[in-house]
Amino acid sequence: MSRLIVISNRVMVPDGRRKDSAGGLAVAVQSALERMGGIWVGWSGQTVETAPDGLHFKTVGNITYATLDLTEQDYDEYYNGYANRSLWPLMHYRLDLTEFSRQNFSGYHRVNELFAKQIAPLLEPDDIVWIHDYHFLPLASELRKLKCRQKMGFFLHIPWPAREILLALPNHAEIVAALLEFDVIGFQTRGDVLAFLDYVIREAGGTAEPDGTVHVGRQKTKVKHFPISIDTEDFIRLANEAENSTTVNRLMNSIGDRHLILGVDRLDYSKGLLHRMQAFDLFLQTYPDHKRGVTFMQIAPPSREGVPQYQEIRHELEAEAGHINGAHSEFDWIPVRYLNQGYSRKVLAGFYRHSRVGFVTPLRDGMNLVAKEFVAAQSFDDPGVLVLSRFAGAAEEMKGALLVNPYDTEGMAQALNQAIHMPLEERRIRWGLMFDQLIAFDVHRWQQNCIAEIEKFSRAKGR
Ligand code: ADQ
Repeated sequence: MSRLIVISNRVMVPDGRRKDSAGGLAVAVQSALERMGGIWVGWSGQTVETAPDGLHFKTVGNITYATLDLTEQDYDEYYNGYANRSLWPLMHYRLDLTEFSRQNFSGYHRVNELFAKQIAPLLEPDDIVWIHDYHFLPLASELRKLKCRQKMGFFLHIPWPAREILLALPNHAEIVAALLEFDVIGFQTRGDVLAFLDYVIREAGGTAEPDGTVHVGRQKTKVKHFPISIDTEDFIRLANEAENSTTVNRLMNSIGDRHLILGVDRLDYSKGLLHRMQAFDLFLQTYPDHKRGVTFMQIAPPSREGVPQYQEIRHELEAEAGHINGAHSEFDWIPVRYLNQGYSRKVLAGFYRHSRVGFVTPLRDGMNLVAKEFVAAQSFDDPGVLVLSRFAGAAEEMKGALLVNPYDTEGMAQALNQAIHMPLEERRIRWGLMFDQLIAFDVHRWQQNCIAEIEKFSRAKGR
């Protein structure tokens, strides 16, 4: 069997501790590597003053973890700069926050080149190379320059934007041309695939076959959607274990017989947190009977604090939470609990289990695994309701959710009211639809489908 070589921005090197905090990507990559054996390459998370001395290796079982340090300048230009101040906002439709800097673009290329030079000597002819996310859009192109002819696939975890949005990126043509050097390009949703094909046909002069094979010049690339999922069985187990744990009991004792509305996100402007809080405010104003009957708990640990917009959104949210609590609190009831810290997956699973509403309203999201975790954690006895943004990738599959427009605060307030009043029978039907989907398509199935397609299509191309 071929070896698998995975490249992602961060690598989860085992450190002997429990992997309770592992997110979707880490779990999927780990299980694919355990199945096939291979190497997982990425940034170590460390910055150094002078040029890095090459990859650091650690082998556990059939997996070798290979990490690379970056210089401060690389980190600023590639990670904080082009990846998180150009590509991330642009691909989440936030042109107002998108910065264009030639210097950052050249730093982004330099780091991709650096990774390619480190990875090329490790590759064997039969390897399957699977590269992840917007940090590495040009990596196949860099590897091909070094004469690497292996089977190569890419998966984008964030949205691929509409053509008109992408055109605002000064280097769009270069980026897409480099991306087409992969054999297979995977996206989260059908919508992402259509947006990519629209660009290829109307801007790059390419053609597309009905199965998603695109031809641009001499390049032939397969484009397909592979909606990422969660380790459903494991999450159900966690929720069952956590249901009566001390932490979860403490939360439920403090909530009493009120309904819990729960939001769980990285603190990111793409997650729609400000609109969500405003919608909750409007909900209390429009349906005052619910006052004292609900608590909205928003968990949002800070992320990417090196990027100024993340500091701004943090201040805005603190002010909004304070405003809502100032306007509506009573001496024995506080409507919003706003928590700037992360929790283990097990504790989160227990919190989801006891929530009446999973309030998941990103302005744009590649998929959103919180929506899927919320559904997996519910019990048939008393399932909660998922209120989900139509602009989250998960909306394509989560058919039982109450879909909302995250810009429409009145609509979201109405959806909260509907969720709180929804009869048990309807909640069970809606939840059952989504739960069955998560049982059928979990993250293990996702990684198998992605790798099978890379293998099959590349082989058919003669790789
Ligand atoms: P993220 O933007 O990080 O991921 P998401 O999919 O919602 O978004 O969350 C990933 C994981 O982080 C989940 O397992 C979740 O439990 C965990 N997490 C989020 N907030 C947390 C918190 N407050 N405390 C503890 N854990 C928390 C990117 C894309 C998504 C895509 C994923 C996977 O932006 O659209 O779904 O990659 O492809």
